[in-house]
Amino acid sequence: MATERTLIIVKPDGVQRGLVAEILGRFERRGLKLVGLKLVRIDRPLAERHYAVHAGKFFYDELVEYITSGPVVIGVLEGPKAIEVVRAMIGKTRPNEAASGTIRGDLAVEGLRNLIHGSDAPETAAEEISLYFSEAEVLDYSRSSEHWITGAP
Ligand code: IDP
Ligand code: MG
Repeated sequence: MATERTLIIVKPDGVQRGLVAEILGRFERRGLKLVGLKLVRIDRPLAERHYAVHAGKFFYDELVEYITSGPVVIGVLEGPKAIEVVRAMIGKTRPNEAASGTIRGDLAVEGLRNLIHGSDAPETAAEEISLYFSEAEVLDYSRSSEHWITGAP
């Protein structure tokens, strides 16, 4: 099965509510590999580039305000069909509609404070990863030393 990389952002509400470990832990336990990770505050120009596809929509200003409102955790996850797998784990956009068992469905219910972003297609995943990470910041585990436990997922 095709190995893919996808970008996730634990949004400001996720960081503020202390849910970073819970959210990243779900991806780790599923077997996805964390190949990039940083804690940042997204500024307005970066938010506008990230959400360019939503420019002009009625919720755009609110969305930019939300994503720039506090620190976020940005990660790159790698694994078989990672884009689709991560989207399924995240759940529907509106937390009150998201199924139990998904991140949004288990951990959120309020409006559109929906905790997490995940890339929705191979093209957007590649674009979004390059927006936040240099090539050197996305790590290749196959170059780990002999002390690395081989055979782990
Ligand atoms: P997604 O995050 O599930 O992919 P999108 O439709 O791509 O959802 O929207 C991007 C983000 O914009 C959502 O996660 C949410 O934070 C915000 N958003 C979407 N629709 C609305 C809305 O109707 N009002 C306010 N914010 C919205
Ligand atoms: Mg989207």
